[in-house]
Amino acid sequence: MNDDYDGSDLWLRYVPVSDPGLLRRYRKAVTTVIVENADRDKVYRHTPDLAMAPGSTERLMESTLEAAREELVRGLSGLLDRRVRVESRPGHHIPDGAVIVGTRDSSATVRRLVPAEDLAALGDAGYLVRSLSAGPHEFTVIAGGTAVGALYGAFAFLRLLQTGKPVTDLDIADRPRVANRHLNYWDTERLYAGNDESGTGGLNGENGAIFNFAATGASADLNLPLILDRYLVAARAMASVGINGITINNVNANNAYLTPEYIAQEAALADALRPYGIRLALSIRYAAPTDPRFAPDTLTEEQMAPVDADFQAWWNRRARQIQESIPDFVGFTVKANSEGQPGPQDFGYDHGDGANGMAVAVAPLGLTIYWRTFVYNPDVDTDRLKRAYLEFGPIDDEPQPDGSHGRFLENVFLQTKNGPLDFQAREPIHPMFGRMANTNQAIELQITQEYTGQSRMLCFLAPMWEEILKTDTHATDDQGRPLDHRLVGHVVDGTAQGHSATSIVGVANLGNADNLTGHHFSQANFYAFGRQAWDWTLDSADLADDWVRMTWSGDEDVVDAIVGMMMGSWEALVSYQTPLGIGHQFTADVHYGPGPSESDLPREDWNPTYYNQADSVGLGYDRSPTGSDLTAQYFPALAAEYGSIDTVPENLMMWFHHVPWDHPMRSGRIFWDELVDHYYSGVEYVGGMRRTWDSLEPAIDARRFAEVRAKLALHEVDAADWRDTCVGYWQQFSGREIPDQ
Ligand code: BDP
Repeated sequence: MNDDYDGSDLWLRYVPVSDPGLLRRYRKAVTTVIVENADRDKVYRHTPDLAMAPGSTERLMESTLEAAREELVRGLSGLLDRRVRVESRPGHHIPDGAVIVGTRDSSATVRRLVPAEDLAALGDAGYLVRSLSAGPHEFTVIAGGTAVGALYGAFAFLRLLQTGKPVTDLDIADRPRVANRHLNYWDTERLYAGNDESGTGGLNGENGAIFNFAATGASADLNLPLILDRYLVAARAMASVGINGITINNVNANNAYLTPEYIAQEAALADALRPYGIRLALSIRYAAPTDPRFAPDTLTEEQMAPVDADFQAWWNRRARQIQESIPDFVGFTVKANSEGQPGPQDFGYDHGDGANGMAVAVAPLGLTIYWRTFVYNPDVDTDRLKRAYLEFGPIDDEPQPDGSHGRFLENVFLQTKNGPLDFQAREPIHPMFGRMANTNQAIELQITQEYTGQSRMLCFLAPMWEEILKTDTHATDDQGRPLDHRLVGHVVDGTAQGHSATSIVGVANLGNADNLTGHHFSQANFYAFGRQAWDWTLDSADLADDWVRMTWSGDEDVVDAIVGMMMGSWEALVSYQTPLGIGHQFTADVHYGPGPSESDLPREDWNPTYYNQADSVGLGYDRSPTGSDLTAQYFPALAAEYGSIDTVPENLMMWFHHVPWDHPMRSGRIFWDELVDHYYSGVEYVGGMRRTWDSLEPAIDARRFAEVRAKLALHEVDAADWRDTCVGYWQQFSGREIPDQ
């Protein structure tokens, strides 16, 4: 055990397999890595002197197959605790224990062993892993339709060994359900993955962001275009779970990212990530064309109408400039008319015009616009949760001159948060899922734990995402007949309504902390997000199990204990923070501790009191037909379920109802007693996690053990603060005692 290990390899640590029987079997099954023509198809590189920072240990790759080969060599040598042989062609006979990686194009062996139609069925990113034999020799073929597919296959194969699964008699075929599996990095905003107290400040005088564009102090010499080890660790980790695109800067965008100096830095980053199949996108500020720093190429207010040829030409020019340095550039992510950001409405146009104006500008370049729907203009409705659909829904329904419906262009994605408020620990689904049949939609999930414990609380988010993606929208066709495939996941993967442009986006949690995520357990959220983005039907408990084996230990007792902690951690957090569907009870701005009494923030809909509506009758926001009628934005079956206090799921109750303190709950208890019980049991769960973790001390390396232990201690204190603050405040309205626990 390396007691100093800091967690910096994420789940790609590749420690020797500890079970002697398993190690023996793996060593027999895997002896040699064979990658033909790994050096032939070098990826594009823009930056002539692309280089790692001095003292780096990672190495820049020149091709995707080289990345696959190097990962297999690194991984297998580590897992098998001995060097594996590497060959660039199989020779006369394929050696026993060979692992052959490639595409039908790169490898004559793959061409001979894998029929074209088997790969054609797997699309661009899919792969297959097959055990084959010739005479007495047994070997494995990892084949992709593309080199990136082969790389994904290599990671999948490594995962088998990392999780103690058999590697013989394999016949695996896998492909992603969603085409664009992206991360959005928000620079340091809502990032808890630096190393200092708050989690936001970073090492070496850096600001905590993963990518250094303008680091000062001790890190001033380490800015891009230099490549740091952590960029490549992140790239390998992203590729290992199939992430294929990243927006690299905050949605509250700084125009600096569109300047030539930054574009040169972005191009270097794109160069370094390209072998891993990861493409770059940028967040932009809608009003960038008026920024004097682009002088003389600036626009006047009059030219800012999205339908204006000058506006479109400006964005086309800017995009072309980027594309010249980053030929596989994805496009722009846009936060417009949201939380003070400029947008088309400032110039008299709606979101459809704004998104389409930009989309028209970049369509000739093959680029995409990710237009975020996180808007809540108070003039639209008194209920914040209704506002986005009221703005976007009619544009999706709008009849078009050619007889079709929906104004958003083909190269626009609307990027919509999972719920109608803002990444709360539990929300109902956003009513737009299923309702926007004529528009490409991306779902946005938050990996960084803004509202789910930040860098202090252990909260495994995969069960939440599973709940969201497997929620039935009850979507119907235009005749009112229920769709065959109508879970949120089906809407996202396009099978619900026949969309081929599909996307899932996670707000990233990687920073420059030693372990990249701050809390060691936050690595699991990054891991699980990627796996779920690839295949939303996966079981979150299986993902936890995989991650624990890859990250902590393969010992069955340890695995069971840690998976057990993780699987209840999200529900526990919901219980002690915002149980039974109460939303947004956080102190202003920080979004960590409890602030249920806060009522004087600059916007009414930022106040916890706006959401809790506490009074002597009860608690919760009436959004049923007797209240704001948000429920009407859902499909009829769901509207009916949510709209009645008798049928609404209890864990969403206060999102939709003002629940009387003595309302009878399904348990037989009254609402007040049930509510208080949630707060207490949530905190108890945290105590249980702490005790379980303590019991694992002999099995876990010292540094990581101690760091997690310290976090769990804080976690328990802070969870109790939530319980006591909230229950104490509600008591002022309910006038009731705390029932015996
Ligand atoms: C909120 C965050 C804020 C983001 C905003 C967004 O507090 O930092 O800018 O979401 O998604 O949750 O635009």
